[in-house]
Amino acid sequence: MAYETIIVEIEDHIALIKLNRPDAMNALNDQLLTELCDALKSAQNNDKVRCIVLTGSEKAFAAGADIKMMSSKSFVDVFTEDLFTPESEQILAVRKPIIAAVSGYALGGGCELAMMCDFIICSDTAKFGQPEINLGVSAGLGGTQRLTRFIGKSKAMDMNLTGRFMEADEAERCGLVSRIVPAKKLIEEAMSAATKIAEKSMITTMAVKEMVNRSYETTLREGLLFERRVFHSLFATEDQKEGMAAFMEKREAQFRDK
Ligand code: DAK
Repeated sequence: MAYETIIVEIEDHIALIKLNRPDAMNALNDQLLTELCDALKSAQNNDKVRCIVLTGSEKAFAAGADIKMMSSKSFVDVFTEDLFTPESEQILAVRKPIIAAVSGYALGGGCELAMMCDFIICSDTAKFGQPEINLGVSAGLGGTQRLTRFIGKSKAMDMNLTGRFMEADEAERCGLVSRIVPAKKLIEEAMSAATKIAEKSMITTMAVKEMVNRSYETTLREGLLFERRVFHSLFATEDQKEGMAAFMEKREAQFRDK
């Protein structure tokens, strides 16, 4: 598929996917989400890719769903076409890790897209928000659910009810992002984190992604049991033997994803 609204570069085992609708602050429309899902699926199926970085521009990661596309839709339209549901399910089905590298605005569906990634590294210029209430609607892709689990009820209510933007410092303080870096270094830092991940065993990496995500879906007791059983099962891999042998032999592990 030839892309018009995203740019994909694959380098050193990392797929860097850049949202590219500069005239619309990377607002999410059908075309962009279709292209993004296609690129993510290709990255998942490409053995050379071991980690994915999703980013936007310096000014905007994404300023939300495309308001111009949505404005004339009726209840029957959005209900029948189940706007964005298949795409969000495809994004969540990606088993390789995805880092969101956020600079500038991550609003509405843009903030929700970043939260669908595995973790967020942001620049000191990042601004997060769920301002849908200003448009007479609510968040629809996790802004009242994932955000609440990530940052707690009080802040999630504040964000969703007032529609205010949260700066990078506050986002880091409340656990929405894992780290803040200078804007000019955002891609370099995200690629460096992705490179570290790419050096690990892919089997373990995918298992860990599944384990952490399970904690949002289940009780603590069931989650701990799932974690323990996956931990046990990793002893069936050659990579476990290699990782532990390398430690004892004081050398770097050479994982073979087996
Ligand atoms: N949609 C369409 N165009 C947008 C846009 C958006 N979300 N955000 C910005 N743009 C466009 C502007 O219209 C403008 O285009 P022109 O007028 O030049 O043609 C261009 O980008 C530059 O924007 P501004 O001139 O406004 O730039 P400023 O620097 O002054 O302001 C801003 C930047 C990001 C603060 C401002 O543009 C803004 O407030 N944008 C809207 C933010 C927003 O309300 N976002 C939430 C959108 S609603 C669903 C799941 C999810 C959703 C819906 C359904 N289902 C599962 C059913 C999600 C909904 C949303 O995200």
